[in-house]
Amino acid sequence: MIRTFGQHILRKTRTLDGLWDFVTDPSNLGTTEEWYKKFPSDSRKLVVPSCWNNELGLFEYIGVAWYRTYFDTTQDSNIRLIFEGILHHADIYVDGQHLGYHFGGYTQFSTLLPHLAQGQHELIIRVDSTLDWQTLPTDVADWYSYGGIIRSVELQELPDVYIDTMKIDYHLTGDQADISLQVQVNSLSDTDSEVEVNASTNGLVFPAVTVQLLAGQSTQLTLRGTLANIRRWDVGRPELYTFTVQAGEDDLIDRTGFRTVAVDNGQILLNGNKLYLQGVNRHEEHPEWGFAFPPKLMLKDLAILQDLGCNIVRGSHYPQSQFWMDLLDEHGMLLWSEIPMWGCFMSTDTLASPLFAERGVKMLDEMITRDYHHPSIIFWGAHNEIDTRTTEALELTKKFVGKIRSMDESRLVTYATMHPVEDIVLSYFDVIGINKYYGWYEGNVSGFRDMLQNYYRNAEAQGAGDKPLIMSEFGAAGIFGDAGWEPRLFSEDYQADVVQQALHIFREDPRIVGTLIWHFADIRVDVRSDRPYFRDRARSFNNKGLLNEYRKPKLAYRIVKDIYRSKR
Ligand code: ADA
Repeated sequence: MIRTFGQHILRKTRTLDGLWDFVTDPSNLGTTEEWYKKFPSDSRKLVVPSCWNNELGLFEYIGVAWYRTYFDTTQDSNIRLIFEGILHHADIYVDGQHLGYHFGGYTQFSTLLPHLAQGQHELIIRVDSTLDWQTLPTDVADWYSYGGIIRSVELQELPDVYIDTMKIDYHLTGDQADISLQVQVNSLSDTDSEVEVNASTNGLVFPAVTVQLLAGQSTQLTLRGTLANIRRWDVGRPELYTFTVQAGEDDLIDRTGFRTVAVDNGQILLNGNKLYLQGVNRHEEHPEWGFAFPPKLMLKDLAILQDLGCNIVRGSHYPQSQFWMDLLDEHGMLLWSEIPMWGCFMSTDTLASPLFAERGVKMLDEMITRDYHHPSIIFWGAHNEIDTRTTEALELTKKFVGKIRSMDESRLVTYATMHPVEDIVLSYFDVIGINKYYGWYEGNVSGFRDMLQNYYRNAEAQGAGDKPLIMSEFGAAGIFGDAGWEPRLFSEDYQADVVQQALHIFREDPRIVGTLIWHFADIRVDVRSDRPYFRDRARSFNNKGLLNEYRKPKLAYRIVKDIYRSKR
């Protein structure tokens, strides 16, 4: 996997990234003609990871495609294949056998192949990028849903007894951390075994535990220890602790940072101190790479965020790559992480669909499991702009928020509402995000003032008057390079004006604790001639970026930088 640090010293891992065989299957013949047994000979090559919609002839291709690569095993070995991200439906075949199906492009999944014979093995993946009314996202969302294997594929060789997971929890009292490490150890052996489990972190060795494992079974154990004089992770102070667990011949390394997050009397507290959040929404997308965003550019995006004066970024609108979160951890930048639930045009049928809810809950599960240790993540986002005036939204909110809280009590739960004045789900969340576009979709920028007063009334009525409020989206489109003498719609000047006025209104309002501008950089949008959506998206881009898609700053960038860097 692409991380900024190694996760194993003992366990053998290798990447399967590189050139794979690739063929599109617009008529969906591949399953009936068993392409997973006899791959078509007229396939072409494609780099993994990448998005096929960045290749010639496939710019607008939505549908099925097949990928093939090979890997060698030198001896009878246990192989785990980890797929970091495949958009959106993936069927995995090894040596002609169907091993599993996964839906959801932004979270990782894996396949286990115990006791694989020595030799060369064929890995084939059927990828289907088709979305519909019951998928997350649905087939209507304001970004381009590229298809492909968008993140790395890794092969791991597991010993017969291996560490499946490690979960780090802690309780802080002053500068002391009481830590518990939950470790799951699995056996693939056909005989019973005994294994010693050791763990350590900076300055602390946990007392070793010996576990007895029955053949083919798994066991969970908890190691506890106390660390004194800890240095807390904070904004701009990225103190990180690396944890290493070893069980017999296997190991697993992960990292976290110690900090507390809470809300109190309308404020968000990090390590007990009030936070004022300044940030942007960011899609992990680039016109040349789509969602297969290269590490080098992530580092540059982060440098730009820092230059802008941000202390938070919203991972709109899906779980972002782990490399990005590692960087945020390492630079003391906060993150709002969410699942791809984009509801602006979503029907109540979708909100009420059991399949949709099941998929959402699974995505939340995969996101939180994968990203639990990142200290940068302050919020889990449950949904964006669904119709929160309806009972369907209310029921779904209960499910999603319940799921999040059952997995993680150490972070705040939030969402973005586009119906702040009539919203009926406010009380379920710790922090409220409002998305509103005065100066763009609705009236003048001054409209924010009335909207906010009406929102406060609604919040009081819902018993949510003391919840911290973030302006989670606002902005206007500005086409890069389009400047004039007057601030005309779509010009850089107009966009800069809207954002500047809005920020002044928000910064004067003591009940608002943060602003997230829509958005960091322009993104490609799914504009089709036969559909009514997003027809105002010039160039087929959402042009509300402070930067254009190649990360060139617009006027609004410089204005925001001045504001974000000035005292409120
Ligand atoms: C919404 C949505 C964004 C984007 C924005 C816009 O708030 O959450 O993804 O579509 O509007 O540009 O209209």
